[in-house]
Amino acid sequence: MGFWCSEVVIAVVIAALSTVNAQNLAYSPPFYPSPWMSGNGDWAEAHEKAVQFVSQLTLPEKVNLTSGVGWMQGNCVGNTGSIPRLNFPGFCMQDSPLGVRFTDYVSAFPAGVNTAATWDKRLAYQRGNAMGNEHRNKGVDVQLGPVAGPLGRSPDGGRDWEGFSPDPVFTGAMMAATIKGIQDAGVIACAKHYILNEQEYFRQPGSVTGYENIPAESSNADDKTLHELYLWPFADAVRAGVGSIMCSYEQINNSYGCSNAYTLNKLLKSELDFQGFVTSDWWAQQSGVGTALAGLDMTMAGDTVLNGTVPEWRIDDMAVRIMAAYYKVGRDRYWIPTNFNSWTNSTFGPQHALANMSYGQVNYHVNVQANHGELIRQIGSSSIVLLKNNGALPLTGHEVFTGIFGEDAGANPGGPNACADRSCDNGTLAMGWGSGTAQFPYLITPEEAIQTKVQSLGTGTVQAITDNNALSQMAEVASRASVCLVFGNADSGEGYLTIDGNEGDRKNLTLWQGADQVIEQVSAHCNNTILVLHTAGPVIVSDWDNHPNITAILWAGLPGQESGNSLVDVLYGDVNPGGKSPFTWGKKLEDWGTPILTKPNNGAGAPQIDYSEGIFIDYRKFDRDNITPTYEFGFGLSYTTFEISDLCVEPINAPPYVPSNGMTKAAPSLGNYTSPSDYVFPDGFSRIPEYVYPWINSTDLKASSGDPRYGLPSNSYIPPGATDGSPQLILGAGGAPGGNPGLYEEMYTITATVKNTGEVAGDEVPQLYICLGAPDDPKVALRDFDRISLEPGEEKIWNTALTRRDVSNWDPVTQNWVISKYPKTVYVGNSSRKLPLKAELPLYAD
Ligand SMILES: *[C@@H]1O[C@H](CO)[C@@H](O)[C@H](O)[C@H]1NC(C)=O
Ligand SMILES: *[C@@H]1O[C@H](CO)[C@@H](O)[C@H](O)[C@H]1NC(C)=O
Ligand SMILES: *[C@@H]1O[C@H](CO)[C@@H](O)[C@H](O)[C@H]1NC(C)=O
Ligand SMILES: *[C@@H]1O[C@H](CO)[C@@H](O)[C@H](O)[C@H]1NC(C)=O
Ligand SMILES: *[C@@H]1O[C@H](CO)[C@@H](O)[C@H](O)[C@H]1NC(C)=O
Ligand SMILES: *[C@@H]1O[C@H](CO)[C@@H](O)[C@H](O)[C@H]1NC(C)=O
Ligand SMILES: *[C@@H]1O[C@H](CO)[C@@H](O)[C@H](O)[C@H]1NC(C)=O
Ligand SMILES: *[C@@H]1O[C@H](CO)[C@@H](O)[C@H](O)[C@H]1NC(C)=O
Ligand SMILES: *[C@@H]1O[C@H](CO)[C@@H](O)[C@H](O)[C@H]1NC(C)=O
Ligand SMILES: *[C@@H]1O[C@H](CO)[C@@H](O)[C@H](O)[C@H]1NC(C)=O
Ligand SMILES: *[C@@H]1O[C@H](CO)[C@@H](O)[C@H](O)[C@H]1NC(C)=O
Ligand SMILES: CC(=O)N[C@H]1CO[C@H](CO)[C@@H](O)[C@@H]1O
Repeated sequence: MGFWCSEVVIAVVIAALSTVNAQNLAYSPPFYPSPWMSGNGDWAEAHEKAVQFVSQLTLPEKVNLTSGVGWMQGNCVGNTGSIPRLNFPGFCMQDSPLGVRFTDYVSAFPAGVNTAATWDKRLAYQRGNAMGNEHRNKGVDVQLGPVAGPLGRSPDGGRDWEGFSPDPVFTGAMMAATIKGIQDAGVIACAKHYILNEQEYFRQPGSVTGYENIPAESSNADDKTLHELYLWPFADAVRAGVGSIMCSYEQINNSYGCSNAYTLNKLLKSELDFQGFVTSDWWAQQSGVGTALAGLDMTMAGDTVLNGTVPEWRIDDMAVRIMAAYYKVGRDRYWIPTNFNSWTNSTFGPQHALANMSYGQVNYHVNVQANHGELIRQIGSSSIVLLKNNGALPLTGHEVFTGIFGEDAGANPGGPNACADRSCDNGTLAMGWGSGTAQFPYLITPEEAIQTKVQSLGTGTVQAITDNNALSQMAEVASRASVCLVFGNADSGEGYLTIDGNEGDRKNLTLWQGADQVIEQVSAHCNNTILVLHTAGPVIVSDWDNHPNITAILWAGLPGQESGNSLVDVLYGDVNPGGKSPFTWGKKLEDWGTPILTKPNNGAGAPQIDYSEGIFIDYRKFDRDNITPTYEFGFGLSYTTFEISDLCVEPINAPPYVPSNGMTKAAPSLGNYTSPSDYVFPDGFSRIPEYVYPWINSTDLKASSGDPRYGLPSNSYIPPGATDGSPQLILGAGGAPGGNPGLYEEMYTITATVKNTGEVAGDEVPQLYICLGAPDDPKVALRDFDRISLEPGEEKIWNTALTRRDVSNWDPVTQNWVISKYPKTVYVGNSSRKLPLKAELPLYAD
């Protein structure tokens, strides 16, 4: 399978419920039974419809809804079985978080990290909605995104760019806006990868070169770190109504992500009261019965669970959750047949690629791009972060000689889609690699856009050198140019593809393609060198920041198909940059303190990644250790200046916090279970080879399971309580989707005045931070932000608020959020280190 795998490689089957440690390894406590859907929050109507639908189904039909038909057996990267009796077509699940993967006539949107850099929740919504529309019009039911895992524990994490930012509140806001956008378009969003999936190395068994026998790593985090950092954005996703969540490959406290009863049953389905369905990452299901009992609802890309150990109500609950997500986003109204096939670019091909069967038309080449190019260009320019500017920008348009330098300015010689899943770094970088990709419909390079601009201005000469070995030509042109635009990039991606020794995660934090040499050469000969960076995350730029001839630095991230146009809009001042860095720029990898684990550290056992830094990642760590970054989190310059003043904090009379209590209803059983004889293949059924069906070969369950371990005690362990369908306790921190509704009650309103004190219109991003006051709290932690457009001299009042969750800490003892006794301070400013306004929070007696 190798090359084509959406999320990689075949999992080695490992005993279901984690081996309880011989060696004092971190341990994940049991939590059973798996909570059944209640219809809480705004899920009542969808729940009702789902129950009605599922009540008509036979067991094999229910099983069809919950399992994939196998890799490359349908049109999409994941397909469930269908219900022909009811004309129900089954689900199409498709990558990616930035567009529709594996098809044509689609848009290549800016990456998640760029969306974050806009600090604009409205743009995040619009992007989500445009992506949702494209998926819908291609016939996709579930878009596999957005991403809050990885959150970004390590700056060199391979898939950080697919998500938003290492700040949980920020990522939570971007998740919620994106999910609403996707689902308002009538497509189910899938928040992934749940949870602690923070690196590519060792994410799966045997996934690292040279360590083929090493099991998947275990990410070990304590309860407070889970709640205050990694779970936080998933809580926002659940509260935003996300229809599905993808569990992750790696282990959490030595229990696999898709069979971890604590993270799935307890945190997600009980505490966060998640009403939708959990799908496995592709081949991340490490066992059958164990995963079902631990809360997995759908298995991808295809596997079977059928033998009577999973209680009926659990199978019903899986099917109800899946169908509720379907009705919640209006799939019954928006559904169209899938009109593309992921496994061929040709118009005609096999319907079942793996089996090479059912030849016919599979691609209809439907153009779903609409006018999304305009939005992509806008997000691209809004996401550019101006990191340094000695007055060199904006360009006046009167430059007599514009030099363009660096491979990253130009085209990939093989075309923008030359390398499958973007598995090379040739030419300009506008997307990382892996399953989080889409085909470019076109890619406007910086070289092309700048040349077009200079020509349209009719003012001068423009020369581009995009061969990074042509250093002497570069020196010659640089010494004559009036402005030198030099480009560099750094790529990263998913671990099933390795580029230049980078197995997904980056092996260093420097630039690729020999760009540092190019920058050195150009800046030695040109006293007006402007550096443009297309990087998947932070790179080391302290030398360039200090260089007198480098007069400006821009980070343009991974901007998607309109890359060059978005850049030109900012370079020439048609758009005033307002992006802010969604991560911290350190001076060396050690500054972050949380490197990728690249070597096994537990003998032949699962590598143990202890999140001993707790909640201190990114700026929280720099602040705690007084490390001066090159550019701090939240930083970004403008062509104008702003002033923020008049901070005003007012307590609201919020009602006291009441822990949720009481019991759930009993698990409903939606009937129609008879004997194994009803579950055997119908007579004369013609099977597609290697296709996963919901039926079994015979009533001999042992033989039909095909599992030599069937019935063995070691393989038949049913955790205590796992089959109990009686009413269950509601957790104090739970009670509604996203957690106890009291957590989202506003406790303080906050206002500040933002004024444009310069000569040109521009956007400023006021940022609200809090210090919760305890010795183990971060110096400051982001709580809210907005992007505000202002004409010269104009001022606006920014209104924001703090909720109970915003002023609370997680208390592992009471298993709830509490407002600590420590005095709390709020700050407002325009970066994590420029916080001129400050106020003590009046204390609440809870
Ligand atoms: C992992 O173990 C830590 C320490 O015992 C505990 O606080 C945390 O809740 C556990 N997490 C999971 C998912 O089991
Ligand atoms: C059970 O399933 C059969 C189809 O096999 C259907 O005809 C029947 O109506 C179902 N029974 C109930 C109670 O839904
Ligand atoms: C399950 O789905 C497959 C593939 O779509 C279909 O052939 C089969 O008839 C379905 N089985 C049932 C019981 O509906
Ligand atoms: C389809 O075309 C794209 C772009 O040319 C290419 O990257 C991809 O590998 C092709 N897909 C298949 C299945 O051949
Ligand atoms: C798939 O089947 C077609 C005939 O339908 C045949 O021409 C082709 O060679 C087969 N492809 C493979 C990879 O077996
Ligand atoms: C860092 O990695 C990139 C990509 O593999 C490589 O081009 C570059 O030379 C490396 N930097 C250093 C200093 O080794
Ligand atoms: C800056 O550029 C000038 C040429 O304009 C060059 O003479 C000088 O050495 C450069 N300075 C540095 C520090 O490279
Ligand atoms: C760069 O050098 C030119 C002369 O070579 C000079 O006119 C110009 O002022 C210098 N610019 C900067 C920013 O130092
Ligand atoms: C950020 O705040 C500083 C003062 O704290 C101000 O000088 C600056 O203009 C503000 N805006 C930007 C975009 O830097
Ligand atoms: C079930 O029957 C099919 C078709 O005869 C066969 O290929 C398959 O191996 C059988 N499965 C098991 C588990 O015996
Ligand atoms: C189903 O499988 C489990 C685990 O392998 C086994 O303990 C149980 O007896 C089986 N149930 C039936 C009805 O065969
Ligand atoms: C033509 C070209 O530049 N090819 C390069 C594409 O990228 C790969 C890996 O990133 C290089 O090995 C090729 O030389």
